[in-house]
Amino acid sequence: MKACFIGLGYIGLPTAIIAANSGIDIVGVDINAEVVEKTQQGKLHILEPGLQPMLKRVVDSGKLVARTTPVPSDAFFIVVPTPFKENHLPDISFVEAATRSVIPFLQEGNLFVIESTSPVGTTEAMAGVIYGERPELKGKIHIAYCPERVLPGNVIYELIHNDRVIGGLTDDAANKAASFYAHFVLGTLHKTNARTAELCKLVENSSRDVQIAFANELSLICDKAGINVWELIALANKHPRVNILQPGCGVGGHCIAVDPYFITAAFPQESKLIATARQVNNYKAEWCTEKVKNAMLKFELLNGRKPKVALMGLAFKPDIDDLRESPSKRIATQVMQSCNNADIMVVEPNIDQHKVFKLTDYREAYDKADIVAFLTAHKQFKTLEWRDNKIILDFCGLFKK
Ligand code: SAJ
Repeated sequence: MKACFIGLGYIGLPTAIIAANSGIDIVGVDINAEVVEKTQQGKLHILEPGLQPMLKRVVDSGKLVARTTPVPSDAFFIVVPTPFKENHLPDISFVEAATRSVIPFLQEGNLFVIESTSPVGTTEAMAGVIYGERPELKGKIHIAYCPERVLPGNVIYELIHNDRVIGGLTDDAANKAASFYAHFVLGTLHKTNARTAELCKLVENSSRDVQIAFANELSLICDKAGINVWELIALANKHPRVNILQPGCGVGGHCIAVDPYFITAAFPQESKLIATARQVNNYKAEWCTEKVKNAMLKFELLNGRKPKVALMGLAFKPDIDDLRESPSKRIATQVMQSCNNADIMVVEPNIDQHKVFKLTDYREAYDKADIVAFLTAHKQFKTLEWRDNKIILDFCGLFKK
């Protein structure tokens, strides 16, 4: 069995590696020549625990080959980003371009699967694109949608153990896709139609967004009421049927901060709660920015000099190097823009260099700063002790007490 994975990013590459590790011959395709070259050398271009040695092994054994163009295969998987355009409308142009890139290589009996998060109806639309160019393939290939649901940082375990939802355009397509995933997935494979699978993925992430928005809203209320939100949530969660998530400085990443818009764009009248949750989570980052700026002004008024400020963490969540849609990065950018002359140190222990931010070691920044804003709860920061001589803005609950 030979399969082509189009897109070697945070999901495509790990899935290609795990599939190759299960014995399937995998061709990993990416338009970025640097990513292809690095992968060919067995070097991981993303940060994901445990994956590096596995990549090396499958590349050395020839089970995974990286290229910039597809080759004829038994199965094709589209794993490319689906960002949003202005007005939060979904942009499926990468999915379409990736689909078009495999059309010349499709043969009778092939399996074609979209994994990219997509608005409802995308799989049917891509079938239309394929059959528009290759009408002779109509009814002769198997088209399905199978979203990924893995958590960055725990990808190997979750790719293997999570249940998966597989939506076929036909029952045959769902069965064929399920047989492919059965090579490396130990979780249950749930078969349905493509539209249900597409909405299922969007609903999973919207559900989490709404729940995080609830926690973030509580943090605003608690701030005004002078109540420790972390203690409040811990106590409320002692109720047997209450399970409130943790507030932070907003919601980031390429999934939860994006996918709900694919629902609100298509169903604006029906998705009021989902839209409001997005607003609450976006507002939380602005609120944090204002808190930092106010602390800086207050310090200057009291001390007659500008403060040294440490902004701790740029990644969108703990212990990863991913800055996509990161509220921490947004806060850092806005704080820096608003106070040109202030002495601001930016810290991101998971990244060596950044083209915009000059990065400082976390211990050095913590030692030197008058004001410390914890934006992302990286494990390194958990080793730091609370210091009474600093103004600490703990937006991510490092020092819950
Ligand atoms: N966050 C909070 N409070 C919490 C939990 C998370 O503020 O209690 C924030 C994080 O700091 C981060 C954002 O939410 O900024 C998203 O982080 P996450 O860990 O909740 O999720 P992602 O984006 O890393 O991965 C999600 C997962 N989806 C769900 O949990 C429903 C994952 O399973 C999906 O595969 C992934 O989206 C995806 O690719 O769609």
